[in-house]
Amino acid sequence: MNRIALITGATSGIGRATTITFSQNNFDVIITGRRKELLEDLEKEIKSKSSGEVYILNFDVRNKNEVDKAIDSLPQDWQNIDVLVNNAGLAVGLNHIQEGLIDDWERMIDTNIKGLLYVTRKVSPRMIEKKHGHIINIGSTAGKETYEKGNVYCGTKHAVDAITKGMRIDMLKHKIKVTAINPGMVETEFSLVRFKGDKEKADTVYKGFTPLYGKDIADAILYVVTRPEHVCINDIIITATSQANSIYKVTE
Ligand code: NDP
Ligand code: 8X3
Repeated sequence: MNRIALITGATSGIGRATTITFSQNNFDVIITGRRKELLEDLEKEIKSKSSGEVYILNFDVRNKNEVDKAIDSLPQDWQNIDVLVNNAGLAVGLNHIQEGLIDDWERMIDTNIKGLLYVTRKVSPRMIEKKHGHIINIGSTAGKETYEKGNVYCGTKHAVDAITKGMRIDMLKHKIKVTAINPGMVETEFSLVRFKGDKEKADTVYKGFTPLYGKDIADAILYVVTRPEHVCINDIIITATSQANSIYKVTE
């Protein structure tokens, strides 16, 4: 029987790649995001490539009522979530702190920290009831060190790092595994979002070296969720070979 995974931010990038990889490896997937048409496209793609089942939940992780309502609306067959991938997230803006826009900061804090908490708060009690489950939080190398102008984004990912460690302790007696996956630069819509739709600027981020792709992270997540019951991978940092951490990168 397939396991059930709920993936936040499945419409693009790492979340989309993870969804496809999961659905080809004995998972039924609950796919979530704000862009409904992209969720529907993804559903079609999954159905054409695998026999896994798909369920769409269309919500904004920043809105606690929407999160609660969406997860409560799951049919009985979909309620036993085995794996939660807290992936939805973003960077908005790249400014020195004194020039930062409050709205950008709030979007990052509300999505990357509060959104992750809202979804976890809703899903984890059901895992606890079953004494079974696995929560994967997508952090970043930006949660391990900070870089110029990264201030608030790095802050949110450092928060994800700390929250993940705390969750693992709290979930210990319930036998729920908690893992952080911390990627370096992955070519997705991330930079397009960070630079507010400026494609030229976004494209320069991945020029001159081979970055990671969504599938690289999806493969790592699949590895983590397919370990034996007694094995919990706590924390993984993955960078492109051309990158040592958030700061050091060489061009090829
Ligand atoms: P993308 O922009 O390609 O994907 C982000 C996903 O998050 C989209 O599916 C988007 O869906 C979803 N999302 C964003 N805001 C919300 C929201 N308010 N409510 C619901 N869903 C939301 O970026 P990535 O795939 O690169 O990013 C995924 C995660 O990986 C993020 O947490 C990011 O911080 C992290 N990361 C990315 C790295 C990179 O270099 N790309 C490196 C390290 C970590 P929609 O817009 O449809 O709502
Ligand atoms: C995304 C990676 O280096 O742009 O989390 O912050 S970085």
